[in-house]
Amino acid sequence: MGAIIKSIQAREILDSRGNPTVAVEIALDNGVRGWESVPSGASTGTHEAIELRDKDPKRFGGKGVLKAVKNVNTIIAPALKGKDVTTQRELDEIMCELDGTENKGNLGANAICGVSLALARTAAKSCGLHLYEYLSKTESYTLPVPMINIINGGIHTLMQGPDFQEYMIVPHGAKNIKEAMRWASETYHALKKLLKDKGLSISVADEGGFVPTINSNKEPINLIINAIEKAGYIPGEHISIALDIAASCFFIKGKYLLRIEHEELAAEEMIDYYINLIDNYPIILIEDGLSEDDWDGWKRLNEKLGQEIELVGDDLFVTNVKRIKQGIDEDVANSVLIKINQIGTVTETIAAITLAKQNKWGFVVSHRSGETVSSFISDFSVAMGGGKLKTGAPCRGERVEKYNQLIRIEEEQKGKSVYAGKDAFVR
Ligand code: 2PG
Ligand code: MG
Repeated sequence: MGAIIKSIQAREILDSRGNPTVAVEIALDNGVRGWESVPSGASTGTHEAIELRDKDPKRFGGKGVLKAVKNVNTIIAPALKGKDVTTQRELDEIMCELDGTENKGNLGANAICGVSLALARTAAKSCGLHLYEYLSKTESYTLPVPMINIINGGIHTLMQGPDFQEYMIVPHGAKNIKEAMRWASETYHALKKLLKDKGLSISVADEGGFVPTINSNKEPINLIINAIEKAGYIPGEHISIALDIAASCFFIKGKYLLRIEHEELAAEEMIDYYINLIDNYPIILIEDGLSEDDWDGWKRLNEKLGQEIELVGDDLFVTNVKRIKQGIDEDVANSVLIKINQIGTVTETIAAITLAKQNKWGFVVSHRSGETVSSFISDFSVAMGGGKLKTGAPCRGERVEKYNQLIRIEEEQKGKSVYAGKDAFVR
């Protein structure tokens, strides 16, 4: 029996973009207090659970979250008060029932998610455990390979960069997290110097990556390969590349519109584009290569590339068991992106991961482009053991804090944890 929930209090705070988001604080009868906050996406999938915004134009341009805060304080809090904080599944279920919709459109996924995260955080504290230990007890933890986004594009740069949203470096050849993060930081700084020497911008976007003005969507890959080499590493052997195309954002009237390249491509042509890319570059993973409802295109993509690289569905699956199940049945990918706020509760997120594991799919735990300093997902990725965490550049406090938490965990687990390395990637 765990401690009893005495109070649950939500409030409106700011996220890393300066937009409001929900924070939730929980107090227990044993005096322990814990809190968590909710991230927010920009390239949001249509099928994600509903993030409740006030739509009052007089506050935060309509983005206020006072309704969600009120739903926590007046509906969720009274229902959970007096319950055992360690009964996460039961408490998450109560919230889903209170909401009563498929997409959490009633109370808001941001309201429910804030409470769900805070429950796990507070329960761990109350049990005297680190969050990752509370979420999963095992002899040896697998530390994830960080997927580090160093050139940003798409909606995250308000269309001022490349069409593809994320160009990530993946230091799978390192011996541990500490070394992986050093390699990543050195490569990031080599890239910064390279951009500066070329007279290109070194300002950073929402996830801390650079936004160079370029003429093709391949150019960032060349720049990154160059930076990896300048930093003293071998592309493909030490550090590979991963891409989040976020193709839903430029899928218009059945075509993929590459603004930078003045091209309008059909799904088949996009697939050929990727075949050409992976023939020429050490690309280990592509996320959202096609749009969120282009199931036929995804099926062909997986037929052609699913044996060679990890193909991750983000907007396609939205951490939703139903959509992942359809994806498995129709064989459209081999991996799923995991964002807790896409579905709303820790329990449903674990169900999505369990389904992926049972079907020998990969999964990648992920941040959102709007974040807070919470490092919940770092502990969560270690507990889930999938071997991959993407959480932006080695720059901007809210991104770095999550990587630093991995360094802390690795040190705590000295000698007992393993670094996932290249084997974590599905091929
Ligand atoms: C993504 C995410 C995180 P957003 O598409 O994978 O990088 O972006 O949070 O804007 O959906
Ligand atoms: Mg994505």
